[in-house]
Amino acid sequence: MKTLSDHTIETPMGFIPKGLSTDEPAPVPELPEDFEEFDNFRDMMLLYSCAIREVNTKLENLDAELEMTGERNPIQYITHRVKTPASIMKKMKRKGIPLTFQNVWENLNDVAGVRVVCSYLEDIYELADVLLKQDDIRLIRMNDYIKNPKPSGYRSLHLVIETPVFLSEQKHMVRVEIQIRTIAMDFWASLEHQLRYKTDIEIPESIRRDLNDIADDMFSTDLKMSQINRRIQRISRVKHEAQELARKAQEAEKSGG
Ligand code: 0O2
Repeated sequence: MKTLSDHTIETPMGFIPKGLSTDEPAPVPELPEDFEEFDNFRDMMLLYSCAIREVNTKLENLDAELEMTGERNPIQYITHRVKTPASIMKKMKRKGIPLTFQNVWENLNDVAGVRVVCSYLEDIYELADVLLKQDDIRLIRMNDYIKNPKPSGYRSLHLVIETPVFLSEQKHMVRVEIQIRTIAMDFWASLEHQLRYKTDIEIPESIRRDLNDIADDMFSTDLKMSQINRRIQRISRVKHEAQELARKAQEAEKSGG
């Protein structure tokens, strides 16, 4: 039987292979020891790592349940990362907010990031729906970049949620950004991200247009794959119903009914 931990994926953007998530805590990023708020930052990063583990467990449990009841896994793989200090500093600078641990805690939604890659479009919404029904999850913000793609062509469902983390002394509500997308959307986003960050040139308009067209093509492929999946499910349902009817007819015949 397939388990989620079978999927160990090396991904760009510092995301950690999902397989690590069940066995090891997400590593707490390094910070310079002479940093004034070092202890506060280290504690905060620990909370983010713990929150990632909580969310991973929830997703893995839902996937296992949906596999049992629906005979399929909506999740192909999960990756996660804690934002690096360098990336936190860059984002705070971009937002024009002074770098203190309190400001990071209050203003950044994506220090803890979990990316869920689903098989089909409908899996994205089904998974988000069941996850958000859990009574310890608080939805802070949802951005549906599938219904409203970014100008680049980027598509994904983004949820910013808060989940409780219980430490020895206290319970903390910790924010996690969950990006849910299909394999096709992930393929596009990963390569586009690499292309943008691996170069120091401004991407020309013609290439942007090409990338946007590819994103549209990927989306129409997603729609077609969803249709095929639904057709196969329908055929399989009809076959099972026919088998069930035949079995009942045989039983009735045996009992002389
Ligand atoms: P990384 O390396 O993925 O962490 P916010 O401060 O959260 O309110 P923000 O960050 O603009 O505002 O939120 P948004 O746009 O909802 O989500 C940003 C994240 O979505 C990015 O994180 C990417 O992971 C992803 N993303 C958004 N647009 C694009 C895009 O055009 N291409 C790709 N490949 N990814 C995109 P970071 O922090 O930029 O980077």
